[in-house]
Amino acid sequence: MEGFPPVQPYVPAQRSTAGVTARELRHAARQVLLRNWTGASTVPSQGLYPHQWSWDSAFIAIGLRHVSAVRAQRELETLLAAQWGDGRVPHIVFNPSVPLGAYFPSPDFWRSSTAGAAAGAPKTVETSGIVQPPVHALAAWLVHRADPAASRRRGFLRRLYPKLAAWHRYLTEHRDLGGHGLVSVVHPWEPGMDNSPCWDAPLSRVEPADPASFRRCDLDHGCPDDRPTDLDYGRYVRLAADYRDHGYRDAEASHPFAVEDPGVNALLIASEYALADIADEIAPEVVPDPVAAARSGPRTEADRHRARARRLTTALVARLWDAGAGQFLCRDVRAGGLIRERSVAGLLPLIVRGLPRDVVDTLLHTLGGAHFGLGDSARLVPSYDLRGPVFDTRRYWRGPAWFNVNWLLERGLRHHGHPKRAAALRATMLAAAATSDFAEYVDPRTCAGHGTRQFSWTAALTLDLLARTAARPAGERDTGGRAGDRAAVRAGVRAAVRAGARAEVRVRDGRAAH
Ligand code: 2M8
Repeated sequence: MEGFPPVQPYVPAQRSTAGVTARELRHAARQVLLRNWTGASTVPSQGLYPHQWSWDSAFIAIGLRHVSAVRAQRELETLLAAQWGDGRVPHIVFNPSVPLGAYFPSPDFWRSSTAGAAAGAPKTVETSGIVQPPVHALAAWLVHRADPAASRRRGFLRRLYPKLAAWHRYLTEHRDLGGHGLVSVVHPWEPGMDNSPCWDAPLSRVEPADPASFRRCDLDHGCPDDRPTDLDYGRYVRLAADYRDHGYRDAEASHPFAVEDPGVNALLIASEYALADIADEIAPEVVPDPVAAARSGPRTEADRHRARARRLTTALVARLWDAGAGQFLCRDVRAGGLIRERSVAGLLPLIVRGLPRDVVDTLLHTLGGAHFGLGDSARLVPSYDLRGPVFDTRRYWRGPAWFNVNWLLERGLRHHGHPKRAAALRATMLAAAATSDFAEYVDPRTCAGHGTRQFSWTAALTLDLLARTAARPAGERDTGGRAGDRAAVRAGVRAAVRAGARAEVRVRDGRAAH
């Protein structure tokens, strides 16, 4: 870390008179979601990711609810229709009409319906065998709140609740590999931050698969400098193949890569609270529990979810909080010990309610400090330490800023009573989405776009941020700052476009608008 060059503040290189209004941005974002809709769900992007991804769909549903609440419900229903008998929600649900060569690893690699039969993989749809972060209950609750009447008419929450509860049970019962009450991920694709420097050490112990045994498709679409290396891919393939060859049964797989990630666990806690809200909405009846009843009277399903959320929060702080680092760190369950790399996942517990006050204050300080630089050396929160030894502004999850992560942190800022900081972050996100043509990720200092464009969750979360500034969306319980937010967002969007991030999205000339 010594000798890392000082971070320069962003100075716009070129000025432009181009402008984009919130209305135009909303229109362009809607068009992305309409184009990427397949009839039952939404692809993250047309070329690079031509199937349905798990946590993408949750974020997409959160935005889609502003276009059509019923379509947003269907997004989640389609995903959960592919749930396995053991409760896992697969990270990819494959579209059978897409050719096998369009994405790797393809269905013939995962072979879910046969290799996963013992774990209850569905017979009629092919999926991957690993998972992604559990954002779904949170998404389901927000989707319900967008149009409660339509949701009740369709029995949306009633149908989803048992599936979501089974999903959380899978995580807490099959994936507590460390034995201390937190969920472990068993593949770098599971936490969604595929190529994070946090995985370098645990991944280095994995023997890569023979490069001749597979062909990457991502490089047909993505720039090699942005994507993981071939060596990383060899290890991803080895881990997935070994899991498959053990029938995707957690009790039997050796799981050489097992990491407790603060982002995944924070999202599980937030989703447990959402499950409590859902349970209150659909089934406020008392479910007797003899042990609890003997102690403190009968408890409801909702109470059980809240209790589990509190237990997870306690375990999160006990296992992953590092006061010296001022953030949560990942824990390598196999080698033992915390992984001393600063990933933005370590700030995501800001979305959790009930964290100790000193932990929250420290996280807020770290967010704006030298390593993440929000409001100072960075315009959006980077995925990895700005001063880290392998920080890279463009390589996948090793530095660039991602919209879903920034959306979660914006939520955390509001939740912890920082409406102005949240509004500023919101304005920058909107500007970055507009000027990058809804990029998959951006340079955190300049907001220059990288990765694929017209990326669904970027468009969806843009819609959600715009809706928040226009009128508080149902289901949001934030306080304060609304009138100011609205002005700040308008000003932010105009300023950034004027400031010359150069409107890669040609909202005005209509390229993004049909
Ligand atoms: C990226 O991951 C996939 C594998 O799941 C890939 O690189 O091919 C990640 O950014 C992940 O978080 C995301 O869900 C997925 C689809 O957008 O792409």
